[in-house]
Amino acid sequence: MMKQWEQAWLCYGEAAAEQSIVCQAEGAVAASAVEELKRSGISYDATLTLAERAELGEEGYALRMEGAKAVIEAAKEVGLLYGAFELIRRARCGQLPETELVCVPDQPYRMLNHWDNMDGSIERGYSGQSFFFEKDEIVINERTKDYARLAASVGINASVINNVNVKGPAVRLITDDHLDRLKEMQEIFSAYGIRLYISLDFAASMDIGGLATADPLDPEVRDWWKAQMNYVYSRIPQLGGFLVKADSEGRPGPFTYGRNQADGANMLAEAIAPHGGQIIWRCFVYNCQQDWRDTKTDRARAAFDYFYDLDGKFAENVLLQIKNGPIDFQVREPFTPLFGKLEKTNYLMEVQIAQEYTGQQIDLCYLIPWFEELLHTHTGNGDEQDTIGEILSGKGSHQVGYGLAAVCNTGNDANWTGHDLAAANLYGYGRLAWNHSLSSREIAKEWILQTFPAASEADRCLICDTVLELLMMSWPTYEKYAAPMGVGFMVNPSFHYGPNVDGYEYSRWGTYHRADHLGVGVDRSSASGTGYAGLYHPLLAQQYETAENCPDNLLLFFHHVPYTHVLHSGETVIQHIYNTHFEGYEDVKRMISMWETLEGKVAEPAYGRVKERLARQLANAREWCDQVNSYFWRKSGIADEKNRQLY
Ligand code: GCV
Repeated sequence: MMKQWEQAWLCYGEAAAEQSIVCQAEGAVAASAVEELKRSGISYDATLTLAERAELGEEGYALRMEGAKAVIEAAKEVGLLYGAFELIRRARCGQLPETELVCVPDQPYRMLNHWDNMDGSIERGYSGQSFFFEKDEIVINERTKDYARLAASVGINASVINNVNVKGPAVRLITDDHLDRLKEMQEIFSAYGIRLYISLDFAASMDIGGLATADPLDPEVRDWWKAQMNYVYSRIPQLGGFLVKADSEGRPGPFTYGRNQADGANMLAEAIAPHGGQIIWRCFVYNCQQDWRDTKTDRARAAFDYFYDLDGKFAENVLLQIKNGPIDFQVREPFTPLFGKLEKTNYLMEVQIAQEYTGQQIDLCYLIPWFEELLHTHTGNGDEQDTIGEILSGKGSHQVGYGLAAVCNTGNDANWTGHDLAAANLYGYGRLAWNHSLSSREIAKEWILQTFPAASEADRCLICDTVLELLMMSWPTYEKYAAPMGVGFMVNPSFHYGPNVDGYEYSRWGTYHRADHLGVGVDRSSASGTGYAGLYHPLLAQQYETAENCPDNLLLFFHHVPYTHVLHSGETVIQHIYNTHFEGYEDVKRMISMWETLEGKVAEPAYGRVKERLARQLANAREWCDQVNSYFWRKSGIADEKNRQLY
């Protein structure tokens, strides 16, 4: 039996009886715009018109109010849809525009990556099973459409529905076994302006084609791919393309044949170029068989070392997908130095809204302030010192870039994201990808106003203020009680929830903190360490190269320092560890009290679900606090100045 689900922020009230919508455009996307306005519960009449206005580009829109009537203009149907969602959002937030609003997205690619497996499980999924797959088949039902509505409502225009670890039956997604269903899915997505992408098995020429090799320079392999892709596109002409994880964590790739990453990507790109498709090629390529005794090999360098020299060598329809940080979606990492360094290559920044390392949708961690900070970070590239956001939107001095991708946090739980408040990450990611100058605070406010209906104006204010504060304090809180000062990991191996300070310290994964009785942190300086700090543009490299100049919050990522090292804040490293961990735990207690003020005001079952997760978060924060603090007390022998309980 199909599970009932909620509508997240599209939980509209009663449709307005007298609303008149005039749409001067035909087509499935325009029909979606009209349908959305009709069901939205807003009482405004609307006229939706295609207009030749070059400034609106392919996806933009203009929205203006003429009394009780809204006028939406766009050059293409999809702009009308985005304009309709803007009108609904603004009406529900009480922020109708006074003058004409012209909106064009910053990033041409605004993607979601789902790590869903065909058996229905989701790798790093924390909100139930997949709604795309079940028992090795593709699932299409009303929820498929609701997913597309949710995604389009925040501007998402591309979605990869299967896990980048393409194994077992997923290898055959590009065969006749599944093309009919995929076509059906693409049609549903298309009505919401979304292009479907599939994760691809690099060795499909062997696994499906029966060839003896997947060597990207082998003519037979190339021909096999061309024929296969011609067939796939003959069946699904609107398919966006393919995402590829190659030479990473056991996945096949060009390295097996002595070829480089560009050889691999370009072979696939050539096969789909005639169909207008794109290859999204991940840069998450590293040696996951490292010896922990080896202090010179540095996983953080891997993406740079494998890809920097290939700048300019990728085909036009290849976009590299680069994780925001050089390790793996930690609560704090520096940005990957390829941003701002690649100058002749198209790329996306990959972030993770599935909270693999940030509380797994048990702990509250609103990640949009983190992404906002990343997008506003200067890379040191060019006279203007381009920020990552500017580069990704093609405004940087070298005009590369083109978008964002997020590992998604949805599943078939009734509320989509397990933790009700984790839906703010999905909403916020889309909004930020559309317009990176929006603030995480504004975005949170919009989301709250649309998500929680209130019985009175006073309740509406209370809910808004309280949830806003909760969201905004949640990432700093998580950072306080997790691994300190950018050093990362310290999580339980494999499932990555909860503390285990030495969990990865003597493993093959390349994620170490190098703590001993004198100090902690990884020496990534050029003078005495792995040289990673020197990969940045000089302005940033100067900061990161020495412990004295390095920002406190990244100190242990870049340097191994004594516990007595004094931070810019004036605290010693050890006292900072103690203080932040105790504070993080206290913050969660405060978060619980804050949520409890909303009892009876936020409707069930959401109120109870959040309360239950906050209680689990408190237990987790206690564990982190006690384990991390006791570990460093035992290692260092230095007492807490405030004499709090350590074990
Ligand atoms: C899909 C991390 C995760 C893996 C994930 C991988 C990736 O290592 O733990 O589950 O695999 O990143 O991004 O490919």
